[in-house]
Amino acid sequence: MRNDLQERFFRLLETESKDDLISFISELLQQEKMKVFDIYDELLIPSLNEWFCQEKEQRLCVWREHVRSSIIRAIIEISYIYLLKERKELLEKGELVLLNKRVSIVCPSEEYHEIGARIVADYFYMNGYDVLFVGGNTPKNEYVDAIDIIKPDYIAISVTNPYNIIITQKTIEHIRNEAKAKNIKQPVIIVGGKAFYNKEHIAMQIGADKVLHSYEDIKALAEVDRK
Ligand code: B12
Repeated sequence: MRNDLQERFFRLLETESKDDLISFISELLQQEKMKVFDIYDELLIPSLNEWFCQEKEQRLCVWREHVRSSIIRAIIEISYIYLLKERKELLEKGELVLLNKRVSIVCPSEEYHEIGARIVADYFYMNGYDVLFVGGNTPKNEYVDAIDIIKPDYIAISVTNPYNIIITQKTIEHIRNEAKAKNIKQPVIIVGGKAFYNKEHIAMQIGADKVLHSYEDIKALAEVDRK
């Protein structure tokens, strides 16, 4: 059952009016009617994962998927300022302690589904990590060059399409080999995303150190890191 706010948001989304949607969400945030993660959980994530395209023509569905995801992406970016405020408040109240740990969030080459990864960047951020969101479709060579400079404690790889598991394996191998060759501390490699739902064993087979799925998993990791 959808609540009133969800009904209004989903109806607006059907119109594909970016201006109206941005105004709707901005108002919710400004008036503190919803927290950023509630907006993610109740509005944004279902609007993508539970959306069924009604168009008869497949190409129109793909088009609408692009439009919708670009609007959602814009909403995530405008929400960031509020997330920053929420984190500052938690730090001031002593309910959050910053961790001296850096996380880079990346999607492998050919993986264009990056909204999950972008949200995960915020999950790490709100748990006190120093976060660097790299984004979708990141070629393995480019990324490995950067670990030299960034020196992340964790590399979190988000994979949606199962076809991209092989390239993820190659990316992991490449990161490990390069870190070894350059004598850099091996980052802990985390994988997550739809490609690993109910396939945790595959994550281990391709060389990841951990497979995580949710905000709760990241919170639990932060609790261990805080000890
Ligand atoms: C939006 C979308 C797109 C957008 C992506 C835009 C963008 N900038 O990200 C666009 C239009 C580009 C796109 C393209 C394609 N898509 Co698409 N897309 C979707 C859609 C509708 C939503 C995905 C999404 O963003 N969900 C919201 C996020 C927040 O959820 P999430 O990714 O699961 O992430 C959460 C968790 O999994 C977790 N998580 C994710 N990563 C990680 C990592 C770590 C470390 C951790 C801890 C947690 C974690 O946290 C997130 C927040 O809770 C899905 C439908 C669906 N039901 O999944 C199809 C879907 C994923 N797409 C699909 C397909 C086939 C394609 C295309 C091949 C064809 C097409 N439709 O155009 C291309 C391929 C592009 C490519 N090469 O990657 C299929 C994949 C099928 C499969 N084999 O699994 C799906 C399932 C649609 C379907 N039912 O067929 N797509």
